[in-house]
Amino acid sequence: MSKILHQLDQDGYVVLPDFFDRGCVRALRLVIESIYLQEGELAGSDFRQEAGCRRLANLVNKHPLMLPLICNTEMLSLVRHVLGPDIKLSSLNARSAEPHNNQTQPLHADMGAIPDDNGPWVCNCVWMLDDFTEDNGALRVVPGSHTSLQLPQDALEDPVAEHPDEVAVTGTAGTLVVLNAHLWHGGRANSTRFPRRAIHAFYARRDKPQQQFQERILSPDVIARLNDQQRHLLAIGDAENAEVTLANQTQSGFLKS
Ligand SMILES: O=C(O)CCC(=O)C(=O)O
Repeated sequence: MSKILHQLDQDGYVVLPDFFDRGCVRALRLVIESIYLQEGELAGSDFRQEAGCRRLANLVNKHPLMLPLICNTEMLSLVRHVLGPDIKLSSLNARSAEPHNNQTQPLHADMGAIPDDNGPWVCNCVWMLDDFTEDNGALRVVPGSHTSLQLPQDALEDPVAEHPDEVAVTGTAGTLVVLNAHLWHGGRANSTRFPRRAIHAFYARRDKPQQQFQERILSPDVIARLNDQQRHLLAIGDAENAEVTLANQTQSGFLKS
């Protein structure tokens, strides 16, 4: 464990192979594909759509399998290592880098966030639903950039271009990547014939805004079924969260202009 935490501190991310099993990979793929099918052209429009990708947003609302995923205790202990003890879910989305998409996502920090006096405040967990390879749109990261206190769009001439220090985060389906989301990162272009799918469980420090205001986007039925722990993690009925989130409604970093 100490090696994992050290890597998270030092590099800003850690890769955990075989974090979830083949059965879980298959079940999550089926769920995601059935939601893509159901939503068709509108998929992702409840948060945002992205050229060359299929996206889904608000997944807690869309399938019961998502609740155990966001509450996974091993993952949450790593998120707490990054953010401190008081955390909440910021958003739960899916992203599929489509075959031959030719689209490199700009390097960005999620929500255009820079650590404040209390340290990091965003942490993202990428659940690999397909193998991530060098050429199918793997996540790319610039190790150590989470401590730069700069955003790529300010520090780099071209955030889309390959960074000299960037590393492709590869792994087999079932791998979890936890990243301090101040780390400069983005999806690479997919030049293969197959989609590269992932779920992003994105967390925020308790005092900061949610990327998507869960209390407003979850249906009353879903909210009614939550237990106390789940309500807390989603910040349901949390007046401070409502205030800070509504005051700071913002888009994810790489789309901010
Ligand atoms: O799916 C990926 O590889 C990364 C996506 C990402 O960083 C984002 O959409 O903000």
